Amino acid sequence: ALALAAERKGKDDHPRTYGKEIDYGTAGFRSKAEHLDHILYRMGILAALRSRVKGATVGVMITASHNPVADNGVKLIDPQGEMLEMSWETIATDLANLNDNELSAALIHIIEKENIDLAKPASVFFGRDTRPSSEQLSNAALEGSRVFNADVKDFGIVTTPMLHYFVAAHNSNNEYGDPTVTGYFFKLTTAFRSFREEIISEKGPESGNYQPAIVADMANGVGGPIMKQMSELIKDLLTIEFFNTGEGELNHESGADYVKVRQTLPKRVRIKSKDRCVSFDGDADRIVYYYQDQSVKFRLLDGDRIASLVAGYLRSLLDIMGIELNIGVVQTAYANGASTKYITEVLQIPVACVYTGVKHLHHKAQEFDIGIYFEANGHGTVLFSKKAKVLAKAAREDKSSAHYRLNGGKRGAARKMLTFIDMVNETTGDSISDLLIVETILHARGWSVEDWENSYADLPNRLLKVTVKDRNVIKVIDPECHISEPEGLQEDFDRLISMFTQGRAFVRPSGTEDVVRVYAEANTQSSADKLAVHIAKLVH
Ligand code: 16G
Ligand code: ZN
Repeated sequence: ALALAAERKGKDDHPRTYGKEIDYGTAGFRSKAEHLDHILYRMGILAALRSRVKGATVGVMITASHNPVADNGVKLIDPQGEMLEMSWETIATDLANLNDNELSAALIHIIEKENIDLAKPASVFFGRDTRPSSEQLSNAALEGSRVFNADVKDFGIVTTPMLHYFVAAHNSNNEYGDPTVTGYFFKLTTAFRSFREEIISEKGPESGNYQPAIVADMANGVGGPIMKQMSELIKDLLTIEFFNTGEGELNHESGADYVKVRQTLPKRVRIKSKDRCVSFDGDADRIVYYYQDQSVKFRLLDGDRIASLVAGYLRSLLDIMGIELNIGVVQTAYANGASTKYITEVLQIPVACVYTGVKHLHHKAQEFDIGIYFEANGHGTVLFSKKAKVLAKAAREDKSSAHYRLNGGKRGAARKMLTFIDMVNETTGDSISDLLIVETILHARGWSVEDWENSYADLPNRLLKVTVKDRNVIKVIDPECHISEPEGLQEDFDRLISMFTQGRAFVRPSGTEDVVRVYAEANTQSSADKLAVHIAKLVH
């Protein structure tokens, strides 16, 4: 009966008006906002079913991240704050692309196949970004969940990682934190404050070259209102000068993606040389750092830099704590070759390479006790195993004479590690949490942004996109992005690459745009550019 009621309501209020197939891709459904109403309604229904399958609260986030303002999207969040299990992506795609009169049969099929007891309660959390279309789409999803008798809670305008956090915190019976906006701010800023106070008590108020002030570009997205609230709570510790907080068009000439891809300052931002700057993306799950050097040259510190910074610092804490944990970094083929070399050779930390898309990185990072993952584009976080947390707690309590009252010693390092863990949003990449982490490490190290950059030199690189008739004729066969089809093309690439010093290049079909992406790096910028252009020609 529920399935029939859902079908009727769908036909009446949320009919499918867009003929083309849309896939649940790397980051959920994304499209022009006007194509999405029926999909949102159906995802609301699916979330109510998913919640019953898991016997826990799940989330529905309405956002299209760094895409233009006319786009929108939706993704489902599983109970521990992780992305929807992959087998359900297919279910979601099938459901999204049905005709209106096929809905009830499809729902009944899912209910039977997944053995879902509709008498059980269901609970769904909702969040959305600041797009003009988001509220209406969110309402469509809310209706879907209500038709299937779910308990719904609408958090309104929040960042994507906040909704991940709410879901995880609620399902942990608040052990992970309070599932509220206040609880989220409290968890992160309390950790940030106590870490800073600990360092100040060791070093005094000045910490080397570190200056407690940053410039922040919020991409005119959800980061604006949220970060302003957050920064009030730590304004005595960190001064933040805001730009693009909502007065202009979302993601337009600003934001992490713009800065990373164009390698340039966002528009409407006024800075002085050596100011430490950050950009968030539209839903605040990515962050990049940058500055302008003395010769007014733009210098980017992207996700690879953050991964190296975090890995190096946690490695040093582990060394002081003297405990054996397996620590690793997860990257994609887009990671700058110099960062991989630095992490493996200088930091002596293993690096795993996986396919693009946060879920792949997250999954791999779970194999480590301390798994640090960042995409070059600035999306990433750190995961800690139970064992890591237990051992750190034990080390903090270790009162054996050698360690007792030694501030810089084992117990101090363990305390820092635990405070650090509290500052991390382990559910997914989080601009706010990542910002606090980076600021904490720079402060602890006494580093300016230049000191940070000096740990290694990036290899020059170039990213291009190529429009082709069908991007899916390209078949990628491993995460290092070698291709198997069209036949012979990889051999052509290899021949070309071998002609460049420190050359590396790959192509892959985009999961979010109708293009093929080309990445190339080499020892000089002009070589990297040349290599990219030649590869692009071969693809064309
Ligand atoms: C999505 C992914 C991001 C990835 C990007 C690649 C999530 C939450 N986001 O935005 O991780 O880097 O796609 O886009 O998974 P592309 O396939 O168009 O290159
Ligand atoms: Zn995003």
